[in-house]
Amino acid sequence: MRRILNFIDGDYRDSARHFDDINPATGEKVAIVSEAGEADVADAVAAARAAMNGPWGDSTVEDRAALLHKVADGVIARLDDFVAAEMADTGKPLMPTKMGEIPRAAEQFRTFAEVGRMTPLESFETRLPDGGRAMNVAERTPKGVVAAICPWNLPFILMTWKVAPALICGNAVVVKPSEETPATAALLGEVMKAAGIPKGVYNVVHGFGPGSAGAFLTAHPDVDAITFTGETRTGEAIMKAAAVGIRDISLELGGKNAGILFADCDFEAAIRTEAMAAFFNCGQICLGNERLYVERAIYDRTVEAMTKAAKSFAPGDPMDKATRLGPLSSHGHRDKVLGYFKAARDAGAEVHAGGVIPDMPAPFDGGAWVEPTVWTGLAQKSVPVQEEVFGPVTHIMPFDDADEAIALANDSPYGLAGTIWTKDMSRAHHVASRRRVGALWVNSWMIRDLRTPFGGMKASGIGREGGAASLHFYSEIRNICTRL
Ligand code: NAD
Ligand code: 6OD
Repeated sequence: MRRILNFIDGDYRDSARHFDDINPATGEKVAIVSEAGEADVADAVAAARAAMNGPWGDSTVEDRAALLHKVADGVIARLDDFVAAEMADTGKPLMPTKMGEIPRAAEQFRTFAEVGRMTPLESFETRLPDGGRAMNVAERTPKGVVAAICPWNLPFILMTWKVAPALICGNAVVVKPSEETPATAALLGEVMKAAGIPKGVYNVVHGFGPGSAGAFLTAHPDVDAITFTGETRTGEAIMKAAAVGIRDISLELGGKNAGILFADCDFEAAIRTEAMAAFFNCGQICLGNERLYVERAIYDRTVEAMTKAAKSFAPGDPMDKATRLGPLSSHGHRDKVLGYFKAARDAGAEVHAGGVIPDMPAPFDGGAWVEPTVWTGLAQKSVPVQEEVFGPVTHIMPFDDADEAIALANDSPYGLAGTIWTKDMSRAHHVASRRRVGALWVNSWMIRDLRTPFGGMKASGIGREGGAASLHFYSEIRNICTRL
């Protein structure tokens, strides 16, 4: 059986305890994972600190950028290995993994290498009362040892999205991948080593949250900053851990995103895109929409078209190039999603598509599959309309004017993302600027330029990452004022 080990101080390391890695497409065990104990985590943090105190701490941004380009090359050279590792952990379909997720993760090393190299800092000349002058120059320095706690939905993308900017800013990292998806973070250790990243700069510890590697890492007093992507409730626990010792924190949390469709929109494009926003990655994408508010004139048409689209996202063999829908990430997560399916039925939802487990042939009959699901008729305040399902689900509700649509879409504890569909750009802008979310797409979804800031309002998080916003989080800015 394949083994997935911790990566500490430039070498792979087993530990005393282990857990199983399950492929959710089949329910089969695919690997045995080393669970880092408290001492392993302490060793990883110590290795990161030692790296910061060594030549890495004095490296230039140009040196680091050159290394990050080599890491990107190394990931692409081993594309098939990364694709196989990610698919075995998640059950994701082949094509989006091979053509999208892994190459995009590699690209992040290139993008952040260039963002780091090219982003200037401000300098100001100050005129003094005595006629003299002073020059203020801002300087970027690393935060130090960064803990990166990662989720399972886009494991390699969301992990490298933290690691690449952390490294270009000169930090050393200790990554705790999700217990559901440990493989690509571990494999990246081989690429880091081959690229010449010094030992201790990139470390990986495997395990769970409370009482395991996640909690050991966030509680470690020598961690300078914590970057977390995952559920809002976990974010609260991590924020408490970060409070001890006043460590910096970045939180990318849950969402309950909404799309707004006006009657004048390009209907075909809206439905095609909103179906992706609801069902892509089996709905396990933080930026996906689980609510659709539709101007009454096109409501019936929208329900019919989204139902047809849901049925076209048929689950299938992940290795088949035509498959668009994989399983949920685990049986535990499926239990949660099935709980919302039941809650929706109990609350009186009309189920137009899905809401059930599909019949899958062997070997997929043991997998964590659900059918893409379309609901109508739920109350705005009902649990399935308010809480994040994180599955392939959309609830469609009519509205009569823009103010009502904005109020309904904003009626959520979350504030991550949303979409607006209309040909009236003035209205699009008016609605966008009144939405309480961090990312809005007009007549589109998921156009993600890595240079743009990304993050949520309200319960969806604290801080922004992406482009220069990542540089702000992963570095300390020091102002040096010199009297000339
Ligand atoms: P999760 O919160 O269950 O777990 C995320 C990570 O935190 C895992 O590595 C887990 O082991 C670790 N963890 C759990 N408890 C911990 C603790 N007490 N201390 C330290 N570490 C702990 O999230 P998930 O289920 O892996 O991911 C799905 C969630 O992530 C969804 O809510 C989704 O919306 C959110 N998400 C948000 C974004 C974003 O950018 N806003 C992106 C992707 C996913
Ligand atoms: O691909 C991206 O740019 C990105 N940040 C995706 C985030 C998805 C959240 O699940």
